[in-house]
Amino acid sequence: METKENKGLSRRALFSATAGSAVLAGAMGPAALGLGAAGLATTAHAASAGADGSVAPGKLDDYYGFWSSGQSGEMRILGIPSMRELMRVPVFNRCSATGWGQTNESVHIHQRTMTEKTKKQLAANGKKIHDNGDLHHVHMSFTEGKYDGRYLFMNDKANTRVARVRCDVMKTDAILEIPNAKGIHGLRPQKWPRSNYVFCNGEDEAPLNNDGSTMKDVSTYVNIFTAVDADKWEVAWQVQVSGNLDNCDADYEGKWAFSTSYNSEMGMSLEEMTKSEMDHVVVFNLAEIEKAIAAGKYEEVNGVKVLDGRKEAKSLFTRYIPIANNPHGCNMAPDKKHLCIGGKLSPTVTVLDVTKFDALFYDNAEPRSAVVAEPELGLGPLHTAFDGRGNAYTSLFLDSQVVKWNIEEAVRAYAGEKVNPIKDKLDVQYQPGHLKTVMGETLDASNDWMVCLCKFSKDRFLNVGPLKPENDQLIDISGDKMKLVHDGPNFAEPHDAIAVSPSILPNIRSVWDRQDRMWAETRKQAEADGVNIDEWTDAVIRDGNKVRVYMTSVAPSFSVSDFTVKEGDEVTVIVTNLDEIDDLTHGFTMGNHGVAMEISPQQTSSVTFVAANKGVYWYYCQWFCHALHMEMRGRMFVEPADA
Ligand code: K7E
Ligand code: CUA
Ligand code: CA
Repeated sequence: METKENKGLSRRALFSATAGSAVLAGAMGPAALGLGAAGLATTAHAASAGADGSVAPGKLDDYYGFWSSGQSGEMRILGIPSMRELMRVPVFNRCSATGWGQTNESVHIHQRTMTEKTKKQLAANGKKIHDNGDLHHVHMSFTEGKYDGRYLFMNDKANTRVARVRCDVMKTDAILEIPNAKGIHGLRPQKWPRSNYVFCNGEDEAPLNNDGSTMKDVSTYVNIFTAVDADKWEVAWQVQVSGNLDNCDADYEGKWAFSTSYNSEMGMSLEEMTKSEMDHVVVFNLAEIEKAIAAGKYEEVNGVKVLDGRKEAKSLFTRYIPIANNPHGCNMAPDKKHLCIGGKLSPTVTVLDVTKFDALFYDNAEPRSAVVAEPELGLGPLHTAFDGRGNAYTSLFLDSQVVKWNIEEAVRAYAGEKVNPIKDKLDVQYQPGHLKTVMGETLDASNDWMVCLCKFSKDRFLNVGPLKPENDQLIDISGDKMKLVHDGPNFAEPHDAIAVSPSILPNIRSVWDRQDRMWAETRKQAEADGVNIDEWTDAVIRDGNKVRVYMTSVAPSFSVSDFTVKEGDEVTVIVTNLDEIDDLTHGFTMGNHGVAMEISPQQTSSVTFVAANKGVYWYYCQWFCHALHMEMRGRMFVEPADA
């Protein structure tokens, strides 16, 4: 058997023989080398990394890591195994660099699906959008159980939203505020036959018609499971459930979705929420739900089709499987059969055999008959990741450990055989939440690296004050024993991540398509204003007290070096970057107006602000673009209103 070291060497030799340059090597990825995604499962570490996970200067990482950022509200892209941060993609947050959350293009994406209630609330607060988020879970779209490189999906627990990021440009292209539900937490795309749906868990309980009439009557509270149409980015349907919803996942046959619930008690206090001995996992029967929706057997609530899947409704939409109190993680294994539920308060992971779910619905089988293993792993089991060898890796929050165990052996042990499924335990620093193996939530699960996202870092880094970074740790899982190889400080607060082979993402652009739909509305306005949108001719259009200024950028200058407006005008500046070279991003910052935006090659961006005070204001390019970048600036003259 080849060792990891000589595998790395021979691969490097192959790269230098075929590709000849580091740039090509990384861009090609394992697929181009004929390894294919399936090949990943049988190899140790791929391509350019050293045994300690280091990647030499100028070398590319072997995998993309797509990271959540929790309360920062953005998505982050890291390289694995180097753990270098490559990019931040603003999603629910306001980004000072790119203008996300301020540019018209981004605000429009936010506003498109906003409920009337939210519009009213924002208007009352003098705001256009919510510009914070709590982004826990990032997952890629699937085709037949494998990543397909089209989209990334993510949740905002804070403002009950979900978002979609286009993988070709790595920008948010759709945000959806979900009606009826409260606090979207768990989020997973359908795996089979493709991600037609994105499943979203509503964590918090509230009256279905939350109009203030029954606020304190907890018996009127409901919880809502939502299926979002991943293509149209609208709610396909919702199911009302008993108990709340925490994490979710879907199977590899396209039959089920499932969610953990830690509050089957429907309690409002900690004491009430932990009172029962058992909570449950809800299993959603997609075929029965779709049948009822097609037959019109739903109630329409706030424009959304809602089915009743509560226990007492005795429908074929749901089944409730009792699980030891307050479970958390919900992870479907790539063996297509086993669903692993993290016990959290219980030291166990409950393994459900999804091929036994039909019997729960159609043969009246006892719900716990789907339980095929319940290994005792340690204290505080939260989330589980998988490799390509039938092993599972569970984070133990209270023990600050990761435990490696074998699923089949756990099943045999549960059946009475004398076998210990626990293979290894590794100390991590500290208190791990999610952990992620390369492609581990797909049929391409590999045996390469695992990232463990720890919630505390304490003494692991130089002290930076009372607020400490989190610690994302890189673990080598290629051998029998897990090996910790890297500490990765990260800002608040990654919950979940995925690791994806570059072979899945061959179509990432470096230059925008000038006609991209991201600024379709801006183009429409420009056409109406008589601007030639193929060349983006300069124009200053007055429309009442609204002024629209069209200009282009070519390093190192804006095509408009000054323009004049009147005090109190609502000014919209539309900039199209005519540069076509990779990495030639310009910016537009209007001095003393809180306005800045990104304009990457061939991109059009626009921003609207009020010129409230008379005077001279400089605008400038804030993205280094040329030796004369400092000179890339111009003036806005704000004349008196009556001039
Ligand atoms: Cu465990 Cu929101 Cu997935 Cu955090 S959740 S850890
Ligand atoms: Cu353009 Cu700096
Ligand atoms: Ca509970």
